Amino acid sequence: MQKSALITGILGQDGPYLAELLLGKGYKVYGLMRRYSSPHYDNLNFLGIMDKIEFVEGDLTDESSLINIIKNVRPTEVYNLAAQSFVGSSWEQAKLTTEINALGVLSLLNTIKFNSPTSKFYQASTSEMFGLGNDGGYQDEKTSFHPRSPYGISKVYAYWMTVNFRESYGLFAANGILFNHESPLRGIQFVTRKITDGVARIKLGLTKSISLGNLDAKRDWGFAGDYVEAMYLMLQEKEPDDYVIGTGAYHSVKDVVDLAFKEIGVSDWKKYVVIDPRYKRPAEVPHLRARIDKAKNKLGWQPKVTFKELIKMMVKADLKRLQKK
Ligand code: NAP
Ligand code: F7E
Repeated sequence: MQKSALITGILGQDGPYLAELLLGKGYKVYGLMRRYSSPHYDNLNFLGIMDKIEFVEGDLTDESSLINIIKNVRPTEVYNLAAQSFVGSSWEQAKLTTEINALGVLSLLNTIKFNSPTSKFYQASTSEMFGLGNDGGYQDEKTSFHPRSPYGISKVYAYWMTVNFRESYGLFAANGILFNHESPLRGIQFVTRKITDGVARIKLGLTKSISLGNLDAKRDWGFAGDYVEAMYLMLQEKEPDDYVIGTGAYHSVKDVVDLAFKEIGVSDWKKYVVIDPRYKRPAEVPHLRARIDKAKNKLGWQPKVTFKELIKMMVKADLKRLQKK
């Protein structure tokens, strides 16, 4: 029988890459989207898969819409990628972030439990849950959480609810604890894309500078296309479990700036970068770096695209996109 998957967050960054992967494996893919006055299909169109998705209308904060969808579709797998995912906005919109990222996940888990308990469930957990928590400079499945933002806190709640539904009701529910992953489909507010888009605009004479916050923060950046494979693999395991997914290496925001400018032939980038305190966070996570032994050993997963290749890919894509315009 044909497998089916419901992907929430289908119009974001990861949704389209995951949909592309699952369509390639013969899945029927349902994409949950909110009601928009003007829908934005750019990321699905970028991958050329817009016509292959069956859209269903709903919202994580509206449980009745979730019940309708889950009852009708009874998907083999549910990938919960929907979230208010921008850490920066989570201080300004802490309650909304909690309603979507924490209580929304509880609603979805309850809906599955009562209406389609054999559906396997993937929760998009995050390295932001670790925050200051680390274990010799790395984070893995055993590292304790010390989130530093309302976003991180909302995701800790969803993480534990996912574990709890597994332990209490026997649902096949897994957490992917993913470190930062980027691509040409990355939202423009996130630092890598903000930099690659800015650099492309400078190259084309469309702007003179990029305004940034803390250049010293370090992140373990990988390619979104690699990471959706890990999501899929987690739901193919015999038993549900939680996995850290990253590259094992970290770099600073300054390193991203350096590489992106090198792509357009600029080595002295200081005259193009303005430090603006508005982009600094009330509480920063200084560094995140994954230890991925469990994913390597149990899932047989490892990243393919390197940090350098990723930034190069993103600058190229932004140049192409802006030149077309
Ligand atoms: P993204 O680009 O921000 O996409 C999130 C999607 O969720 C958007 O399409 C958004 O819809 C949708 N959404 C937001 N609120 C919703 C609601 N109330 N009901 C239904 N849909 C809603 O995020 P991403 O980078 O693809 O990340 C996917 C997931 O992984 C997120 O849960 C994120 O928190 C988590 N995560 C991401 C990273 C990373 O580095 N990318 C790392 C770890 C975990 P609109 O299109 O209407 O905005
Ligand atoms: O910031 C610093 C900023 O917004 C990365 C989300 O996908 O990954 C993402 O969260 C770093 C931070 O991502 C600017 O202070 C400096 O230290 O790209 P970001 P994030 O906050 O790490 C995690 C794993 C998720 O789960 C989230 O959903 O860069 N930084 N200057 C800046 N950041 C931004 N956005 N803009 C700046 O101007």
